[in-house]
Order: sequence, then C-alpha cells, then structure tokens
Amino acid sequence: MGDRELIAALEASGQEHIARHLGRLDGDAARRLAGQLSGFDFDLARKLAERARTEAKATPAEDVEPAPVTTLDRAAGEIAAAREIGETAIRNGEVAAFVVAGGQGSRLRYDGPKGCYAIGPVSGKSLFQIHAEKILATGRRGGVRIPFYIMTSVTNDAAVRAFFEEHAFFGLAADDVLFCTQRMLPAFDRGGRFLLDAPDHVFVNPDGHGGSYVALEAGGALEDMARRGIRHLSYFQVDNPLVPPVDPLFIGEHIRTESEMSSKVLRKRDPMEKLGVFGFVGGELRVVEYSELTREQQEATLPDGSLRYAFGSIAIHVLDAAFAERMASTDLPFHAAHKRVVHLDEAGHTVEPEGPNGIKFERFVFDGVPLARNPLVMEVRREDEFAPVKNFEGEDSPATARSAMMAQHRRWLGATRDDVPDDLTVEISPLFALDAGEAGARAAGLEIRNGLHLE
Ligand code: UD2
Repeated sequence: MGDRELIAALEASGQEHIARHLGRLDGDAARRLAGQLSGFDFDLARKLAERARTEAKATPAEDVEPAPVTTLDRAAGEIAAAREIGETAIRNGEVAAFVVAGGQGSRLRYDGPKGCYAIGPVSGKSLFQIHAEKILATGRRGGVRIPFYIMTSVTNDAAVRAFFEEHAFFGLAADDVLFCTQRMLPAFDRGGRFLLDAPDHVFVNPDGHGGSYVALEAGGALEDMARRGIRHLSYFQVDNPLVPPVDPLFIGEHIRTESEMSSKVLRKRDPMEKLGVFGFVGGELRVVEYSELTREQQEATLPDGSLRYAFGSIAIHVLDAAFAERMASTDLPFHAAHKRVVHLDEAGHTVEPEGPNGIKFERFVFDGVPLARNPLVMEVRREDEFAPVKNFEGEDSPATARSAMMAQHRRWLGATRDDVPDDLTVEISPLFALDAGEAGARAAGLEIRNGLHLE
C-alpha cells in the first residue's frame, strides 16, 4: 500500500489521529508504522471500529437450554466399540493433532510462549514436550506418523519454532510438525480509534482461537492434511498437560455419530468455574461462554438440586478436515472483550488506565459448533483429562496441574500394585506409558521411590 493510499484508508476508517501521527514521524519510524498498517484489513477494521463505538458491556445470553451430553455411564461395550473405531482411524493415518498456542498467557505471569513453560513435576518438561511425546507415543502404538500442527501468534512464532528446533522436535520428525501463525487484530478505544503502544506501532492482539481455521489454511496445514489423507483433526489447548492429544475413544465417538465437530465436557467443579456451557440458544446448539452467563444462570439448579448447567467445555474437539476447510472461509462472529490497554496519547505520553479502556476482538473456535452436522458433546473425567495452567497461583495454576499429573501417575501405578504411597512424587513419561495398563505392565518389579521419573 502506497503512502497516499494508506492515509486515505486511515481517514476513511475513522483513524485520522493515526494518519496525523504518521505524518509527524521521521523516516525509519514512519516506515515501520506504515509497514504494520499496510498489513491491516481496513474493511474489517472499519466494521470492528463501528462495533467498538456501540458495544455495550457483555450482554447476558438469553435462555440457554442445556445440551444433551454423551455421559460416562454408557455401556462398556459401546465404549469399547467406539474406541476400536478411533484406533482404526489412527492406524490408518487419518488423524492429526492440533494445538492452539497463540494466546498471551498473561494470567500466568510468564513471559515466554506458554507451551515452553516447565510443568513436568519431576522432569521439568515443558508443556510442548509433554504434548509432543504423547503424540509420538500414540503414533508408535498405531505404527503411524501423526502430524502435529501448532498455532502460534506473530508475537511468539519465532520463539516457538526455535524451541522445537533446539529440542529436535521432541523426537517427532521435523516434517511432521507444522507451525501456522494466526492473524492479529487492532484493538480500539471506545471511540473506535486504534491505540498506539509505541510511537511506531499500533496495539494489536491475536484474533482468538477461532482464528485457527484461517491459520490452518494460510499455514498450509489444510493442504498437508489433504496430501496425507487426514480426515479428522484432534484439537486442544496448549495449557492443559493432562490432555490426551489424540484420544481413540473420542475420535471413535466422533466418527460413529457422524459428527463434524465434537467437544469434550466435564462436570463443573462449582457453578462459577470459568468454562463455557453447551446449550441451545434460539434452537441452535452452541457454546455460551462463561462471561456471557449471569451469576443467576450459572447457579441455576434443577428440581433435584443438581446444577442446570452441570457440564463445562474444556476446549478439546475433533473436527472433520472438510469441516475445518469450510470454516476457513466462513465469517465467524467476533466477540468483544473490554480490556485495559496501556497506550500513548496524541502527545506521546504513556497512559496507564485504571480500568478497561480498550476493546479487543476475538473469534472463538467453538462458534463452529452451530454450523456442524451432528455436533457431539461427550463427558470425560476431570482427573484423566483436564488440569489447565491458567493462573500464577491458586486454582488452575502450575501447582494444581503438577499435583493432578502426579495423582494420575500414582493411580496408574496403584492399579496393579499396593506399594504406592498417597504422597509419592512421581512422573511417568508419555514415552514410558500412555495409560494405566501400559504403566502397570512396564513398571512391574520396579522399585517405587520418591522423585521417580519413569521414562
Ligand atoms: C477457554 C474457554 C473456556 C474453557 C477453558 C478451558 C474461551 C473463550 N473460553 O477459556 O470455555 O473451555 O478455555 O481451559 O475459549 N489461544 C490462541 N490464540 C488466541 C487466543 C487463545 O491460540 O488468540 C489459545 C491459548 O494459547 C490457549 C487457549 O487458546 O491455549 C485458551 O485461551 P485462554 O486461556 O484465553 O482461554 P480461557 O481460559 O479464557
């Protein structure tokens, strides 16, 4: 975009203050800012600016009718049959793993990409290493190479790639790992104006995990899937070290029910747990984010006293390849979040607002659910699948995730032996065992001691 064109685009989208600022900058700084702005989609920026001007605080969802859930208490034969279907799909090379790792992780107060965070309770392995080794081990079981797609953001892409290279892709073949970078979007003040976070830079944020469909396409993953004959994509979040990244049972249920997008849920710890809920809104099944539900809605109970919204979404999905491709060219909605954005005023002084002053827009991956055929919602056990690392301390922190990992590994060992103390410090590498059966068999005869790392 030439300078004149850029100024015209800024002026036409209500960003005259940036056009003026650009005119005042000297050579290099002006080139850097113009370079950033040239990459903007100004049509989209205009629409979002308009929304920022009119956006009220989060509006609570209307009535949400809880969705039917495939619960844990179904027949064992049914579960075994579904698992077999999933195992066959994995063996046939029809499944890829996909982690979204473009988020900013500010609640964790960790500076680097969240996936590099050392979570292994004994080994100190990173989240990325644990995910990669689970994928490697699942592939070895099936005698197949499972591709691993990783969504990064502009901010952390170089660091994530370097981390994988430094660690020799954690044993995966380098050409089975593909990085896809999500887009960034400008944030706005309440007047719909861009905010500068440096004299030569407009404040931008990653476009949400819903940006993953476009990122998969732009990063070449959809093409890679087509070339390899991948039919199902196993989606998860980087911050959950307990996740089975490629779960045969879940994939099998997804295939058996001919679902295009399936989702895992679990029983909420308490009504206010920060998990979205699945429900019908205006006849359409979708995920209603926790921030869109009032306290009253979240605490609502049924006549038997149980929670009306008993199940929460843990952001683990299986997507059909063809569905992901369709979503890449579908305009998913943008969700607005009111956030505190430190920025520069027109005189170039830093403004540190006390409360939310800016509006960020994001897309959510689960907005695919209402557009999917037969969307399946399947219950799983928290202790087997979900221990997110969100906060620096307290609930959903590294400490709670590490203790959930150790508890799982103690359960696995304890299934076949009775010399496993309740407070044993232990970690089992995914390359040693992926489940209780494997752990029991391989650890038979091994001496149990504190600080054990089975690898
Ligand atoms: C998300 C879900 C919530 C629940 C919870 C489970 C939303 C809006 N809410 O809450 O319902 O399922 O997870 O842990 O999703 N990410 C990107 N790019 C982005 C934004 C996020 O890759 O632009 C990734 C991020 O790296 C992380 C995941 O998406 O792996 C979730 O992001 P979050 O931690 O902001 O989501 P949270 O905890 O609000």
